Amino acid sequence: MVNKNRDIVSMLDDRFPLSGETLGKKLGISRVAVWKRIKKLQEEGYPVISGRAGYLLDGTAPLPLESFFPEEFPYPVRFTPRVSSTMDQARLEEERSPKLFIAGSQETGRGRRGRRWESPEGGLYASLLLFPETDFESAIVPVMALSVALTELLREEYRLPAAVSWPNDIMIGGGKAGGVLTELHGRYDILDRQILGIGVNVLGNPGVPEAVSLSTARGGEATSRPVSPAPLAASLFTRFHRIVTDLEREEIVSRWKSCSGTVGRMVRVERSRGGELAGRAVALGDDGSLVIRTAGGRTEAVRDGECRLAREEM
Ligand code: BT5
Repeated sequence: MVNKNRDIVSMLDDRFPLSGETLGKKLGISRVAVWKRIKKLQEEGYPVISGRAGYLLDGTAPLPLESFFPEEFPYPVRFTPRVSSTMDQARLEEERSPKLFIAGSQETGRGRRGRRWESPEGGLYASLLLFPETDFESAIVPVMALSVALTELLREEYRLPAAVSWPNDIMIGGGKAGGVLTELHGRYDILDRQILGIGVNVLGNPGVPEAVSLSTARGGEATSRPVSPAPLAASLFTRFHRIVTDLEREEIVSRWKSCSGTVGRMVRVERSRGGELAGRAVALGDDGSLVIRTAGGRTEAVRDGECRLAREEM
């Protein structure tokens, strides 16, 4: 799905130019065909310099976001430096095929229930548009898969102690590093369009007291990966795609449960349909609910709400 001309980029060097003839021989195409493909790459933002001695890569310029995604990545990637919200881009998309929208920053990034998501440059802001052909009840599965993908990625590749705070926060230590959100569109019981949104604080500080960014959380520790939005986006959505295609629903749910940082803690949940419930979080349900045991010994599952750690847990 991603740019087929990228094989040329991997052959180029930032010091020694390669002639069109040499490139053509390597690729089994004519010099004119090489020139056309280079022109296309330049138009798409690849920093290829054409000179008299041949083609060079400008090693100081950033590569376009797309170049971080593997060749076999299944969704087209649309990068926009600044947008209102990637959720709106996905919602307004007319073409009926899956697509990944990524922005460098957002003017009116949003969280759940009309809340704001601070989206300065340096973060990852993405919405994946899907046409799942399932029922509304199953829509929770890709949401879980995206939380799992981010949490496991941060744990395994960035060596950060990430966990999912129910229902949708990705926490590192006591700080919120990211959040997941979904919007569903459909009629009757058929889900037509699902938009998965994710925001991650990668570099810098979004200016929210409870927030933490990956670069701050990592401190001076070396990781196997650079902390920057583009490679993070590529690894995240590649993992996500592997999870949803390779795993059965039960396995995704079980991985999601293993990522939880809420079970075992004392919590206070404000239910979406009103009322508050306080007690110990004792389990997660397969439907994404949180099971709470109250001081009176009653056990109750909450499907939707806002969860805070109770004071003694902070
Ligand atoms: C979320 O909402 O955590 C889901 C956020 C999803 C954002 C992505 S970015 C790409 C896509 N396009 C969008 O417009 N949105 C999605 P919620 O659980 O409602 O959390 C919102 C709350 O988190 C706010 O009320 C603040 O308290 C806090 N907050 C806002 N910006 C933050 C940030 N950058 N980092 C950490 N916390 C933040």
